[in-house]
Amino acid sequence: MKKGIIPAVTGLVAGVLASTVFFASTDVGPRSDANTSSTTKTNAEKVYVPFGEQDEYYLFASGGHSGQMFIYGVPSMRHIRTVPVFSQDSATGWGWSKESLELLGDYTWGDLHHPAFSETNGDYDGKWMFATDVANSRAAVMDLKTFTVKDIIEVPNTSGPHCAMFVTENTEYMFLPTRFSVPLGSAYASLDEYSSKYYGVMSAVQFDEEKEKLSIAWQVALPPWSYDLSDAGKGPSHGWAVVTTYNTEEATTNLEINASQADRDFIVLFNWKELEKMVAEGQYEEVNGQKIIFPSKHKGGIYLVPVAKSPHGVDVTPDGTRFIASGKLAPALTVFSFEKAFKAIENQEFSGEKYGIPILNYESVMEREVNPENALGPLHTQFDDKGMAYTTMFISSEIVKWDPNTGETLDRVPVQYSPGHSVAAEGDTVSPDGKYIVALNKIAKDSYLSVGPSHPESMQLIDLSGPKMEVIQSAPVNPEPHYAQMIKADKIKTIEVYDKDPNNPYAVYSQDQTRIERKGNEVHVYGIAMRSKFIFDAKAKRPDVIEVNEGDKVFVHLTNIDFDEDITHGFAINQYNLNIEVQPGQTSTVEFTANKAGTYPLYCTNFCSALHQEMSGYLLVKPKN
Ligand code: K7E
Ligand code: CUA
Repeated sequence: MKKGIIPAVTGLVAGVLASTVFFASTDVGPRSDANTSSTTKTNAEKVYVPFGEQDEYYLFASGGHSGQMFIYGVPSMRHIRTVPVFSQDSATGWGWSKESLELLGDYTWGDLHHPAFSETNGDYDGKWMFATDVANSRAAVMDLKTFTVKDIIEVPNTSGPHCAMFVTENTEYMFLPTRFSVPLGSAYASLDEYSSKYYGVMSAVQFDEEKEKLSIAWQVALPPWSYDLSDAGKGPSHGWAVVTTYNTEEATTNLEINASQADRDFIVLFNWKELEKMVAEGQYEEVNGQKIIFPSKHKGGIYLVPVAKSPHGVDVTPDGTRFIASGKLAPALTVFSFEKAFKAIENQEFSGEKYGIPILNYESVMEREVNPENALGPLHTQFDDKGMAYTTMFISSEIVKWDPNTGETLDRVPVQYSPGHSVAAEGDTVSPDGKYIVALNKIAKDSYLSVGPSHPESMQLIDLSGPKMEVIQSAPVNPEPHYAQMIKADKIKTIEVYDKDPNNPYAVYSQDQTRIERKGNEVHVYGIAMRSKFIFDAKAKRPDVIEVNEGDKVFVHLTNIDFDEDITHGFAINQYNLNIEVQPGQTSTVEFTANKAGTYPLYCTNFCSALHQEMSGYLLVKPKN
């Protein structure tokens, strides 16, 4: 790649060329950061956050098949933290502590696609972050007071909830339709019986804020198609949700060719208020412990809208009046009207049905088809504060700004390269901020220092405040930011330390409560971590030593009694493949079987004080004989 098209240095080139061909000839070419007036900030100034000051927005980027969430600051685009969600992370002990293992179960990785904030009245409330795992059909919730995961559930009867998470206006539900169709409960069934035995399932997941628990309210057994993306209605479309489909051909092999035969696939319209009512009235069947609605029997809550083949994203406008489908294989976006859809349902303007689900007349619901010239591969759409739409074009590597009211193309900006999603500031709320949008690019090519044949993905920050979109910053990112959420930083209120928990039977807050208890071959250590030592039993000759017998089941309950912000301790046992962390005030447990006799140093893995190196001890495992 020529240096000249890296946005960060475009300014140097553009400064020279500003008055020439680039800007006279087209509005698609590289952007200039040359100032229009001497009071305008340069691009470097726009993204510079001096030491001691903080970013205006948090960006939560999905970590894809890393199973993690990446936290960035905007506009600096500095990576602040990686939070493990569905995958093990030894830096934080996620996947080693007993608490995290209870949530992760036997899975050690996940594929996190779409993060979503909890909402109140259609606005991000800064309390919770939700995410799903396409690989192992799980849903998770992260507490934004601590940036730690509080619950993970596996969703039965489904496989690959790619369409999620998209939350409703008051976090009533998160809908999880699946990418893959499987027989209910993943039972065996020949692929020759695909059409009769396989289902795509949409799960309505709820979150109990008090108990910090996720649960499945009900499910819908959909036709055996692939479901791709969804969004929840807002305002006038509150109570509704939309989902794209592909492979309505029901191909069972060679999908690359066979799933793209038909000219049309569908958008599924859900009336979730109606579905909720049906469940309350007992219109469902119980399968594998779940309440499942079968639309062929339980009618009236689901409709199909034809759309150009193999759509990918579908996005509801902030005012909730329209939903916009992106046709990844067609050069077109289709704008649909909720009002028209409601009328068509009322007047039964149907053109047929599939699996007992009525198909609405395309013309009755469609408002306009939009084809920005030469723009190819529309995937996902975001919005600004004026209701203007920004669509990522995967194939032509750009973001196109356009007016959903007229279909008119307003601006275009090239990004490097192949954007999947983009995310706008407060983008999924009823009132996006309109200040920034970040392109989540699949391919960075040579934008950054080489790390070998595989290159990082790239996130590019685009300034929306001027007359033209302008790329003003770029940051490498680990695979794979499918989607992200951008929230005003002051909406998130983190805690400084964990409060003492008098109800936690494993917590000890003073040295004289520390003890090692044996019950048969179970050993419970009630210990503390403090600058700069471990105390497992203050009364013992060597308080920082744990001595057990080979074969013992050992539980180390460790409380960090440094009630000081940022004083985190780690706890690792050499050669036992164990490491957990305890944040200030937190109690955490690690459980293991002492199946290797011998002498094993244990130590604090977080650099916590000048005497951090001294924060160590021993695990002594006495041989059986
Ligand atoms: Cu388009 Cu999983 Cu939202 Cu990737 S998905 S891009
Ligand atoms: Cu505690 Cu290092």
